Amino acid sequence: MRSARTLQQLALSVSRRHHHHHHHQERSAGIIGAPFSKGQPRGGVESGPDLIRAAGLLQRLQEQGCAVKDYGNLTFEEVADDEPVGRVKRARAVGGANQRLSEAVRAVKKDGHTSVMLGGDHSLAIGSIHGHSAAVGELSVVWVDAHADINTALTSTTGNIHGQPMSYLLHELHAKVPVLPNFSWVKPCVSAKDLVYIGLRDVDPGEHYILELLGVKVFSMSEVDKLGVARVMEETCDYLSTRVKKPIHLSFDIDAIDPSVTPATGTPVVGGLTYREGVYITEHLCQTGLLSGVDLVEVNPLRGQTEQDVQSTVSTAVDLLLGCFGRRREGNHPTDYRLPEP
Ligand SMILES: [Mn+2]
Repeated sequence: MRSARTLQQLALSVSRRHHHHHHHQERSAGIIGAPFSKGQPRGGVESGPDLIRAAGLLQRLQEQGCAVKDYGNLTFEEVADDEPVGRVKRARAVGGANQRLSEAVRAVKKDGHTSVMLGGDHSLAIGSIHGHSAAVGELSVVWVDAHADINTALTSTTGNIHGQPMSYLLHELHAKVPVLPNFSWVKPCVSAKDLVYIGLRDVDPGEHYILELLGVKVFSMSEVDKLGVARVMEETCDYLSTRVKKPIHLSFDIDAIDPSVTPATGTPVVGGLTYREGVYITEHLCQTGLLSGVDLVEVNPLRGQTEQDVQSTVSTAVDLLLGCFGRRREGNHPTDYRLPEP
């Protein structure tokens, strides 16, 4: 009896595992490199895509049973006379680059992949989310970042567009955002109720006002401390699925993670997510089965003090992406794994 039951349990667990792997096989990543840095003033962030690839992203995704297509790096036109518009810097370059990226992400989605946009600075979320939405319709957006990146062109004190991308994407802010040169193609495509922030700890007064005004769901580092990351993710997914379950776009700024782990980034802020909290976020979103597009941005090797700083930042970026595609910390094995016979 006992042995029969054990066999039954074994059969059950084998079939569950099979099912799980079948699910894994359906995943496929369509990778787009966006070596672009003009949404902020620091050079170096354009090396992000190649560094993340060089750290073995594609091979490791394949090893965990994920189909991968690399669409290569986008190229961006130089823009002459890109003078500030009001306070906003390099609007023409940012607008043009994002238009190109939007088309590229749309094509990746039409090919049936989960899009993976490797930045580059966070201004690229404009094109990535716009293109994702153009292909699949309404999205839920999970924005993991130290910053809210929701300044309008008029509330921004720096004029750097990497601190503004959400303002161009939200329906609710449309009337508050001036049309910049090379931005006329951008149509708002995200509703405030479909946006969740995780990891905030450096929010400008204008941004804080906007978040309250629009009633945006925010899990700042205070909530992560108070609730723990597991509860934060549970509440995030409950909140986003109270109405219709929409495809999820994860926009992950590496500066969400604590600078002790990911120091090679343009605007580090102390008191961030641990490595484990970051990975947990990606694992949880992967398990929803709704993750449809991912950005990994703001890895900047020139901002690391040492080679170790850069390595730690890049390898964390890779691990976050692996978590998005089914890597489990308990261990993994290929679908076709067979035990060697004696
Ligand atoms: Mn950001």
